[in-house]
Amino acid sequence: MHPYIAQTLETVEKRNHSEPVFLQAVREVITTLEPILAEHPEIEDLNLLERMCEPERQVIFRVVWRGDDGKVRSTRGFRIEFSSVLGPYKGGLRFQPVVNMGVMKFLGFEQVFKNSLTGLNIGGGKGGAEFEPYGKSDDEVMRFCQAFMSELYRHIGEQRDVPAGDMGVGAREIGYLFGQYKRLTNRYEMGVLTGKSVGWGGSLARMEATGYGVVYFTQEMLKTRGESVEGKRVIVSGAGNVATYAMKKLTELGAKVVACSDITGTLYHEDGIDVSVIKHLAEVERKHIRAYCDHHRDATFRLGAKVWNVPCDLAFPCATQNELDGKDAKELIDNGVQLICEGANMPCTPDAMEAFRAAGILFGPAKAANAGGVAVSALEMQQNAGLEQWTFKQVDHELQKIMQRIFSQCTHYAEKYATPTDYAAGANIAGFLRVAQAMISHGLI
Ligand code: 2IT
Repeated sequence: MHPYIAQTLETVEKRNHSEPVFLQAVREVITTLEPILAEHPEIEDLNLLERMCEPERQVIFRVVWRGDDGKVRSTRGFRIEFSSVLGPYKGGLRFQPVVNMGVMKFLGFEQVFKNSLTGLNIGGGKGGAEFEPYGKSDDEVMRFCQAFMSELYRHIGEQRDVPAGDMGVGAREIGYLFGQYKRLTNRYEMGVLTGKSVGWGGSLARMEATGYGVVYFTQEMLKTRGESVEGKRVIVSGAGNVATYAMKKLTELGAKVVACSDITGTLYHEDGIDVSVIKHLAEVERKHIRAYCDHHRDATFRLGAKVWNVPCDLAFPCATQNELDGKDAKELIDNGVQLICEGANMPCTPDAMEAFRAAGILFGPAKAANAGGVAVSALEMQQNAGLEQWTFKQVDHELQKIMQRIFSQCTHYAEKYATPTDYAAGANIAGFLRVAQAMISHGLI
């Protein structure tokens, strides 16, 4: 390992020893940057690696709210303002009980490079709270969002920091957050949040964007082998926003999605998953996917099981970090998988990624493949700034162009510095170089 990389890793590990997922994300990126160091001595001269591993600002705050049972709760909230070198901090809010500083920082770090890859003017950030939305009443969710925004509002702004949704935060939560922001600031600052509902400033196709983008990226990878998604047998993990719209687009394009999952287990439907039922369960009934079997009697549900042992051609991890490990990778490879495309952030463990690389399997890395969501968030900001509302077709067309551009960046840098299909290395190098060049222009800040 190059001494500068080793030394940076050592410093970052010492500083953040209690944050294993953050360290995993850092290691994954900076160990692929070795081939560019010789050509760009300024990276070491200006200590860009270490600077990029340290967030510009990290906010931890207390969120006090009352549950329907009358009890007062104190929840921890976060906003990591990782990098503003390419634009306002941009990234989602995650409401989930397992959220902590390390998770926030890993997501913020990934977001910097992902946002850079989109080619748009957005910096990187992430936030959230250790809040369990499942099982909460609508009123409780509203009170929590209002309490959360009572602190967050002082840190954000359409030219400062623009949050959006992530796990546990959808259009409903964005609505409550926006209402409270407006009340506190007495400003209708449309571009302060993205992922808004379409009736009051949201962009058409934002909801679909991450999942659709994952599929557009997949199409580009398959094209290099003269193939398409049509007729392919597919498994998807997760049943949230990313998984749902990935399944919808894949089905539209003639693939057969036979399995998906959530935290309770795996759903298997040989005829092809009926995406409208999954959507209804998530958005209307707010139930786990097990209830799908009430709608389709020939589907089966396996409690607690992972999805990865279902034989398939294409696999899409769209649930959460480290959900697919080395053992799962081996099972997928033994079952003849051709392609993995990451919809979630960092869903594959390092040994899973290594196994796919060694087996020559097409691999779409998250920070490239799932960048469609944040890219359309940036298009939402653009529409808000221009007081415009683009059609679904327009946004979808822009999204396709962005995903194709990201893919060609990944290919270009993979070919130049790694191996031609190492899109993970290509994505890291492409994302890194744009951030690095802007940092150099801005001087020592
Ligand atoms: O992980 C992600 O890219 C997101 N949660 C979307 C962030 C955004 O600002 O739309």
